[in-house]
Amino acid sequence: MNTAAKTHPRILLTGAAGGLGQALRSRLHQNCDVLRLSDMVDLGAPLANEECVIADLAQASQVDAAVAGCQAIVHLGGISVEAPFEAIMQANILGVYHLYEAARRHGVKRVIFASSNHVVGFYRQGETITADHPPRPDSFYGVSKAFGEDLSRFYFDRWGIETACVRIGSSFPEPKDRRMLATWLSYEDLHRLVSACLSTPVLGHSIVFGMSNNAVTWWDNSRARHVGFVPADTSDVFRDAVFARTPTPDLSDPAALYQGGAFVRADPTQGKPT
Ligand code: NAI
Ligand code: 15L
Repeated sequence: MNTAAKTHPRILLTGAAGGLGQALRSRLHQNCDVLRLSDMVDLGAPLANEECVIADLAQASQVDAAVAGCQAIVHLGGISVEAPFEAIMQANILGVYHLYEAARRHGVKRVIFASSNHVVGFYRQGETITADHPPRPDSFYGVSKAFGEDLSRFYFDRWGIETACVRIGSSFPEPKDRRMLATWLSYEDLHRLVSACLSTPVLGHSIVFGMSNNAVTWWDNSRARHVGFVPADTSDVFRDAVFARTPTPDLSDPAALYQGGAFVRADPTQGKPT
């Protein structure tokens, strides 16, 4: 089922050169007349109905120029794994502040913020949590996403800018391990979720867990029913193959106990934890 509708003349997609940026680049045309792509690295030549703006999120004037003329923002840009705090601070903390300041200045009223399950990564895998559970970040990266959620709450309460904080689980072509059977979000469901957030009449400030219709889940999206997200995919079809190629989890490893997986013991100097 195609649930996308054109909701805004011009949408800004930050982080457009990344994994999810590329996945949404080919899909978000359904939601707007012009898709403006932004990243700090090369985006290739713009296709029909695309605009490309190179902008470093840490530079306020560059972010301002990327936002000008847009009516909605899908904010994927930033560091997407654990990293030293100074780097996270520039791209994710200063970056999200620059984005909301630009949104305020240019009258943008709706933002879809790519938050992360690592805001709550220190809950146990056996627990079911809702958006009302307090954050328990598992990394500097998770802390930066918690900051983005709080900052967007402030810009909603103070300036009326609506935001969906989408706590994305694991959005890849397929689940890579047993943990991702619970956290997986297909690219099509990611687009369905973003489309729902763009089109729901009243979004307010909402926290939504970004997951497909997986049989095993730790997240309860009942606080976000007003968004109208109905996932159509499931990790269940990959279950047997994932079990066959991965070892039985070692329950003395914190990565097997906590929702954040290997992020809970990540070394910030080493990038993506394994
Ligand atoms: P990615 O690392 O592939 O893409 C991030 C993009 O942001 C890159 O193209 C990078 O060049 C850009 N970027 C980094 N620093 C920047 C800066 N200072 N200024 C401008 N652009 C900058 O990450 P991916 O997987 O595409 O994720 C997209 C977003 O979704 C990220 O915010 C990530 O934290 C979030 N997310 C992704 C999940 C996943 O499973 N893929 C899970 C949870 C959250
Ligand atoms: C994230 O937040 C990361 O951006 C992504 O690379 C995955 O590691 C994902 O979480 C996950 O938890 O699987």
